[in-house]
Order: sequence, then structure tokens, then C-alpha cells
Amino acid sequence: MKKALLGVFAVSALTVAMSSAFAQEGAPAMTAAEKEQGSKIYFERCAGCHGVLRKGATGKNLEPAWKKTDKEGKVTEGGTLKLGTARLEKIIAYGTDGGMVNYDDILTKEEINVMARYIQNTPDVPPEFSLKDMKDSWKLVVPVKDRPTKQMNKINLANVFATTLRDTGELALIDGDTKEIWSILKTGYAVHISRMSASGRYVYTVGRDGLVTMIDLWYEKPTTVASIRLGSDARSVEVSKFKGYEDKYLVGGGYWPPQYSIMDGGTLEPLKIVSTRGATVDGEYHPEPRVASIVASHIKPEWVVNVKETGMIKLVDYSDIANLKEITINSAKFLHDGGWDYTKRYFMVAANASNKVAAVDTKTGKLAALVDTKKIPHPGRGANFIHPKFGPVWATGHLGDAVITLISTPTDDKKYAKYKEYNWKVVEELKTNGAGNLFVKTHPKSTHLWADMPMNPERDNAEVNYVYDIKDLSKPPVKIDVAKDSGLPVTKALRRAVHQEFNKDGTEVWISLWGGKTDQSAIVVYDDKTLKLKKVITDPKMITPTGKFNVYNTMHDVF
Ligand code: DHE
Repeated sequence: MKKALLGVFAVSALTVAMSSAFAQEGAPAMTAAEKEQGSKIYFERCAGCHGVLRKGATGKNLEPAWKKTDKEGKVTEGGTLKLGTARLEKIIAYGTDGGMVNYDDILTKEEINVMARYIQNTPDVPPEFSLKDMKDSWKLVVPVKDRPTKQMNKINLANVFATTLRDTGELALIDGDTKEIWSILKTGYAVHISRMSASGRYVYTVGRDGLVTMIDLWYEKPTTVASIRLGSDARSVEVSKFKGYEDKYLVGGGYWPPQYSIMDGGTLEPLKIVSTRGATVDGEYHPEPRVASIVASHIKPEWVVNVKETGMIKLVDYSDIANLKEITINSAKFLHDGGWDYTKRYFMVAANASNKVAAVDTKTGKLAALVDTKKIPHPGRGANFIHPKFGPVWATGHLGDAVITLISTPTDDKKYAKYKEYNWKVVEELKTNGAGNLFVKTHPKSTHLWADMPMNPERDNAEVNYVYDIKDLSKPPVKIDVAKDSGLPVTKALRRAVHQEFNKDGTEVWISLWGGKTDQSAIVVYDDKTLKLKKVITDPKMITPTGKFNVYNTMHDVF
């Protein structure tokens, strides 16, 4: 059965491979076909926020019945069984004020009914995934010796954008100079992020189904040279960036099983798996502590591995894989995404459902600060700039509140010494037009801070970006109507304007217009100085574009 998990259709294979301890006393009955449908939809749409075992993280606990005792000894009980089918259908269809998005434009009425019944039954437990399973899934399509020895194309590789085409399970490589689609390659399902090798030659992607794909940009056309599976659910992948280790290792973070896996950077041969199961910062055992963001340090042979449910940040020393050393730093539960501060010494990571941002000092290997913020910070990688009043700041938007939080970050640079008193404080909260922000972005050469709101339920917010003037943050932001600028017809489904990425020179901002799963979408490119539309990149094959990763900016962590 595990073998089937390795195939291209891992999602349906996963459904079949799940443990059959499913029927829950008192839960609505389901046919085998409905269970399979529910399992597939749950994996594709729900597991990311609620967890495979449904214990909750960014989203609420969805076990059929749960009991909690708080610090004062007060016991609360709840669960999906108590809520019942009709109430659950409403929540799934229309969302909640707590941040759950509506699915009435994505799922049919019948699918919503299946999901309402499915989550009243006992969660499925997918199988584990061993080093042997990884090895069995490993495909070395082109061995290193058979690859080109020099760049065989004339593309300016540093300005290529690796673009996720979410629902088609593909990656579009777009030439940033000509803005032509260079190639579209098959990858894992709903690729989450792309990272570049330290040399900039290889692109590594990871799909939600755990499939890692390694693409060589030196061929005439980008070519997949290796692939491997990390498990059945994953979100992060990162290279080794420290001097002497360039292109040597790759690490992948699993949602299921909860573990990180180290691979050879040139071939993807699996080398080591490290489980992240264990106690949370509160000292309670958690069976599913998923690996969220991973970044590579520029100053040490180390990865910063953020473990969501435990709230522990691991500094993993990759200089001796056989005798692996980890520093484990306590922060706050529900670690998610984050990015470097402007000195690249501190890693800033959102503990999203704890409403905090943790800052790790990668020089000393200690927690530098735990900063309280408004509800559900969601930085992406965040944005660094010099605030006119408070000096260097790192910015995060919020899924759950109408602000962008600016946190003062320290530096040894004497010219900013006068701002020391503000360090690790929230120095300003910029007002936004509502909650539902996912990404903020700027560039060292830009004087603008771009913010999206794709998870806001209002069309007027979800389809636009707001641009703040960093030189004068008291000015109201400029609204950029990305959907209108795309020139594409209005559709019933919202076309979410999501994720901004600068080009290599920091003169253009690329924004994805993420439409329905069968609608033609676009990447809309703006001139950062004038905020004027520069180009609409669209094509019948441009379906559900989301994250975009400029080769140079990703290699050097420019944001
Ligand atoms: Fe993401 C980054 C997890 C939903 C687009 N997302 C990340 C990271 C994690 C994560 C852990 C950090 C990776 C890193 O830096 O190593 N994302 C999750 C989820 O668990 C969640 C909430 C639900 C799920 O089922 O996956 C989720 N994410 C989404 C989306 O729905 C988005 C908007 C569209 C899509 O493509 O699926 C989305 N996530 C992104 C993007 C990044 C990302 C574009 C990288 C941002 C960057 O600039 O680095």
C-alpha cells in the first residue's frame, strides 16, 4: 500500500492508505466513496490549518469530541459531534469571524455536506514514511555527470521567476527580462515554495503532496533532473548556503509525517530523517508537530527549522550529518512563516495562533525576543526597511487583524545606534482596510511597502494591493486594482491578488491574480516607482498562479 503513496496520484493513494479506524459512535454514516471523497478534500483544503489528526493549529480543533483543562483547572468540552451537520455545513460554506475562509465558491453543496459529516468521524491516520520509503520514491532522472557543464541558454537566470501554478501541479519558469513564459514543468500537487541552490543553477520545489522536484536551469529548457517524496504532506524546502556547503545539501520539512529530511543537494539522495514529535513548550506530548518554515543561515552551516505545534525552533548544524547537532529554542506554539531581519542575523517567525513573533539570534543560538502582536501575524518572509522615525524595522501583515505591524530590529551599524531603545518593540501599526493579509514586500532599492489582502471576503479588498510610502507612512496607502488591471473578465470566484515579488533590480513588482481552478489567470507587473501597470503576463495555461520566487532575491534573501 505504501508503494502506491509514491505514485503521481499520491492524494488518492493517501486516501486509500489511511488507517480504517474511522467510524465514530454517534457520527453520521458515510459510504466508502464519500469517505474517500472526504479524505481527499480534507487533505487538499483543510489539513494545512487544522492538522492531519485534527488537533488544530492555525485552525480550530476538529476532533469529533475533545476535552480541555485550562491552567485554573476549568474543563471545557467540545467537538464536531456537538456542532452537528447543519452547523458545520454553515461554517464550511460561509466561514467564521475567527478567520476560517468560506468554501461556498470552491466546494459544491454536496461536497460541503460530505465534509460536514466526514469531520464528525474519527480522523484517518496516514502511514509513516521512512528513509527506505524516501529511497524507493527517489528518481535520479539525470545523474550529475550527464548534466550540462555550462549554461546552454541565453536567459538571464538571476531574473527568472519560479511561479507556482497551484491547482495544476505545475511550475512556470518566467523570464523576468522578456516576461515570456520560458517553460512549464510538472511538479508536486500545489507546489508551496521554490528555493534556489546557492549557485542559482537549480530550483527546488515542494508540493503539498510531499514531492520535491529539482530543476536544472542550465539546459536549453529547464529540465527536471531528480525528484523524491518527503512523505504525504509538506510545505518547506531549503538549501545549504554557508560558504563551502553551496549546493551540497537540501532539507525538506514534513507536515506528515512530522519530520525533516536531509538530502544530497546534487542528486536528492536521502541521507537522514529527524522526527519532530515530542513535547510542546508547555510540556505536553504532541503527536503531530509539523515542520513549518525552514531557512538557511548565511553565517553558519545551519538551518533554522520551525516546528509548528511544539513552538520550538531548531538550529540544525549540517556540518556533520552523521552526528547531527541541534539547538532547541523554546518560543511560542504554532510557528508558521517568517524571514530574516535586515542584518540577516535574526530570524523573525510568526507564532501565528499565539499572536506573537519570535526572533531568534542565530549568532548566539538563543531566543532574542518574543513580541506580542495583533491577531494571526502572517509575514510570508516579511519586509525590512528603515523607518523615518524608528530606524530598521521588520514588517508583518495579519490574517486576523487590520494592521501591518512594524517591529524595531537591532543592528551593530553605528548610524542606527540612536534607535536602540526601540529594539524588539512594536513601533507602529499601519492601518489596513481589513483583515486577510498574507504577504508584505519591499526591496532595498524601493521606497514602497506593498501589502495584499487575498483572504479578505470582500472582492474590493481581495483583488487589490495597498502600497504605503515608506518615507511618509502617515499618508494613506495607494490602492492598486490588480484584478481590473489584468483586463481579464470578472468571474464568480474571487480573483485573489496574492504575493508580491520584486525583480532582481528592485524596479518591478510582480503580483499573482489567483482565479478559479479552471479560469485563466495572470501575473500583473507594476513599475515600483510610478506604481503604473507595466505588463500583464497571461496565457490559457496560467491557472491559479500563487507564489513567485525570483532567483536572485531567493538566493540572497532579499526582502
Ligand atoms: Fe503557505 C509559505 C504553510 C496556505 C502561499 N506556507 C508558507 C510556509 C509555510 C506555509 C510553513 C513557509 C515555508 C518556508 O518559508 O519554508 N500555507 C501553509 C499552510 O499550512 C496553509 C495555511 C494551509 C495549507 O493547506 O497549505 C498555507 N499558502 C497557503 C495558501 O493557500 C497560499 C496563499 C497559496 C498556495 O499556493 O497554496 C500559500 N505560502 C504561500 C507562499 C509562501 C508560503 C507564496 C512563500 C512566501 C514567501 O514569500 O516566501
